[in-house]
Amino acid sequence: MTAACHNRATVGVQPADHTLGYSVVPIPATIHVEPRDSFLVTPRTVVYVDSDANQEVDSIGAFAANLISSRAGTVAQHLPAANAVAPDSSITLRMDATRTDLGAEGYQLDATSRGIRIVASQPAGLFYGVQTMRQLFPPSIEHQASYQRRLIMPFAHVVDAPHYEWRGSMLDVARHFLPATDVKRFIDLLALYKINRLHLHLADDQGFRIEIKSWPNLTVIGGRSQIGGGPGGFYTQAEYADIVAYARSRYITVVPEIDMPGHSNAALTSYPDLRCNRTAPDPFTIVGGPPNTLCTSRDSVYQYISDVAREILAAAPVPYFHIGGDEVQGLSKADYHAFIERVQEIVNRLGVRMIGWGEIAPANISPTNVVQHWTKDSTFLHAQRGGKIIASPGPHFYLDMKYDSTTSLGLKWAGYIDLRKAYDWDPVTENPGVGASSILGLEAPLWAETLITRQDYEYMAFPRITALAELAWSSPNQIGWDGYRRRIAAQGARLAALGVNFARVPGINWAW
Ligand code: TNX
Repeated sequence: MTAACHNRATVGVQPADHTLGYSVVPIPATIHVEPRDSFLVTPRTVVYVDSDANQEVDSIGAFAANLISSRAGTVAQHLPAANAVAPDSSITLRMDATRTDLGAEGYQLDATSRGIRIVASQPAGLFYGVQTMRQLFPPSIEHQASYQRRLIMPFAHVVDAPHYEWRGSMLDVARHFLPATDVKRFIDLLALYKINRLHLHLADDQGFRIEIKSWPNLTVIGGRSQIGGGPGGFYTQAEYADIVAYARSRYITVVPEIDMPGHSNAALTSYPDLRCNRTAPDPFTIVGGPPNTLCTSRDSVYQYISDVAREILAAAPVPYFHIGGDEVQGLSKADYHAFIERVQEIVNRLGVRMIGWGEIAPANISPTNVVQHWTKDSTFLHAQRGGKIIASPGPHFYLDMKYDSTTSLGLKWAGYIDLRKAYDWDPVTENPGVGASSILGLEAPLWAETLITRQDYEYMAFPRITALAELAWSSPNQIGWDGYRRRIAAQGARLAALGVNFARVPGINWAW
């Protein structure tokens, strides 16, 4: 590449500069950088927010201030008056309600030698602008350093907004329990890549992970098992609410799932009356699923579902409730559909949208509810009735699949998923009968049959989850394996600085 090419270039087409790390993931809708000119953080650099900033904007300002500061607890300062110009060398975050062109999550970022300015019409956009700023600085910005680092970034002009509304990941805390501190760390990593949904798979055969006050045995008994026979665990409602609030502060909506009527063994061990023969099954502590289901003809089962959904949504209000609905054994189609329809009524009456895995689509599902595609299923039926789909195709997005035959963690029923397989596919053509306008967004689930420590989770999620982030956020015309492959290489040093146990997959020039 000639020197002239360096003058003004789009990040996607310029060579990665590992010293400065101009390698934003997901790639913004438009980004121009001028690598020969730069903004340098100095000891005088201050983060400013508008004089009339609200508390949310203050928090985003504090987030930005702590990134560039060498001391924890730094706060943003308010500009002295509306429309006041910030002093040179500062970073300004500004809400501008007239910038409706940016949408609810978009932002504009301008960096010059005099300072950085991020504008958005909503707080979420400012937060995402700060994440882009963060990625334009070198990886050393990720250190909690108590010394002055050389934080320098190129001149940049970015105008950006997401392609899909739903940019999700899922943690399976049922097969192995994951402590709240690890969930929060995962949330922090999702935020760096502008992911905005965290689906929590809270109950399955092997464990029930959230306290339900009106059905205490669900955690007293059902919370005490996991794969491999370990102690299990569960979140109290207060701990769960704290996770939801933490996620919210990173612009991530938590989506709680209680799987039913299959995948319910932990509930059946806790309350045998939920089972048709009223006898408690043994705790299930291996990989796979026993054929046990909730007794769908029994009224108390619907009382159970309604209490569980009501308590979870009361502990931390969110606009969705996921009912699972997958892999049911030993139930006729008619009984299964009747069950799903009755549960739909319960969930919708609580004022939230219901989500279920692809199997629910043939039931009479309202188009306001959502179907999550994962395997060859009938999701298209929901698209036909005008409903929205979340795309989580197993062969591309199941983060629990092994990278290749040498990966020791993970499963392989949906095939090996190397980084290219996770990235290089088209959500619009992947699922016949489900067109662009039916796709609410994308989600990459991380099932945890083989995952125990946070290092295990990180290894399977990173870097593949950044492929989800880019396919979900970036404009289709910006998406391309060659550009991503270059940019993800530079993310290696950032992930390493954050202590993430990411897979150093072959074929990428991981930069340190
Ligand atoms: C299928 S995806 C399942 C999960 C397993 C996963 C393992 C889905 C709706 N059901 O119960 O954990 O495969 O990859």
